[in-house]
Amino acid sequence: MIDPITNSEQAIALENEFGAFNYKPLSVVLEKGEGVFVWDVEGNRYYDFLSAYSAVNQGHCHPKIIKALNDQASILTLTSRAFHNNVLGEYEKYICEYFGYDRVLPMNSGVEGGETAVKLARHWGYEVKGIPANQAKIIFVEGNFWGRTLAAISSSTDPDCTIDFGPFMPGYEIIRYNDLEALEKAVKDPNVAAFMFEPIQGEAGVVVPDEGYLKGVRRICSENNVLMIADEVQTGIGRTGKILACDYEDVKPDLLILGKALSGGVLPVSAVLSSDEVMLTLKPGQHGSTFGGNPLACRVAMAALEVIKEEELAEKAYHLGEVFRGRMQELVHKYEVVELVRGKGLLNAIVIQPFGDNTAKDVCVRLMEMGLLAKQTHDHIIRFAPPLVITEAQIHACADIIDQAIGSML
Ligand code: IF1
Repeated sequence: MIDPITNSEQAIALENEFGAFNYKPLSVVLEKGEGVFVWDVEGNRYYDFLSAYSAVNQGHCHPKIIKALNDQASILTLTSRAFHNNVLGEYEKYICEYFGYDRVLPMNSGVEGGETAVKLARHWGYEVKGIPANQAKIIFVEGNFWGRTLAAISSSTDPDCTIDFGPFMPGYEIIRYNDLEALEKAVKDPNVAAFMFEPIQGEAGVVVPDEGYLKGVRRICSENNVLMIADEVQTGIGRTGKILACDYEDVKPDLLILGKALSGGVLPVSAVLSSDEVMLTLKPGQHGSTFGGNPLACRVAMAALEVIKEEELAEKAYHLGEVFRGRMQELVHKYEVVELVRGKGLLNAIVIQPFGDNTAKDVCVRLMEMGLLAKQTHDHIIRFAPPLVITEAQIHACADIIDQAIGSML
């Protein structure tokens, strides 16, 4: 056992000596989380405005979710799918009825959810649509992000995700996001099995498509026998002010990918939900995962989903998102450097024009010094995504911090 960490510098030094540098985190070392707050090793408290990229929608260490974890952890954590367990069926029924689908395939990380959806779509393409063997195509959009595996980065248009990681997965086509004409054209290829996209693009900088885009995607996919796959790993589970971002246009995707807040940030849980027609093309032995559908994850996920409904967190996100964007809009008028605010529910971002040699990253450092943790995406965008349990008073307190932070840098 090593000596306990007593200060931030010590923790960072250990990471620098023994860890890979696949991230460049802000210089803050967190050791405790509760609700909207996190505390660093020195005891400083911060508002968490990233929510672990929307994985802790229910707030850090939500008591109900932690209880579900602790209760199950001391009974049975993992059986593998070589055997049944007494929780999986209950969870499968619960989540299918919660989102209105016939069946679910349980996985762990969000990207495994995406991989599963792509495999299901290809399998359906061959077995149901009749696409010739190994000719199936999946359409993705510019600016997409669905994870770091080779299948995921093969669809990326971000050089940081792709350079020096090739060769890439074949059978992908990339079209412009928020462009129905481009989709209409691409699906004319009879070998297209599916169109996979985020209803709001997270990593691209909280890019909200035009009103009617979701309905248009649904219509075009239905008319051309192409599966509509919605990646709601980041936008789902209440984040955008609805249970799913697709709910804004009453659109039901053929495949729904969930992750992150599906576990309330307690452990990796993801899922793909779909119809019998799609799901039953898979036969035993054709897909799986050691931890997928483990009883611990199932109990945690049921508790995490119950919290969203019991505490009406989607409705709260809808209202508090309007309050937050209203306050950010005031900053757009107050500061020339704040170009715009955009988002839905509590998935929002401001676009900052670099001022002097300050970028969005510098604003995030200043925000950290003032007790609010946020992360820039690209050089000029700051995503603001607090846990959905935040109160209206806390939204105003944080808007004041953002105002003062930017004001202090001009
Ligand atoms: C990182 C980004 C966010 C996702 C969507 C699938 C996944 C993600 C829409 C994969 C994951 C995470 C990954 C994390 C940072 C974060 C992220 F900046 F990378 F792009 F949120 F925007 N679909 N997003 O956002 O889920 O396999 O990670 O569980 O890789 O740095 P995962």
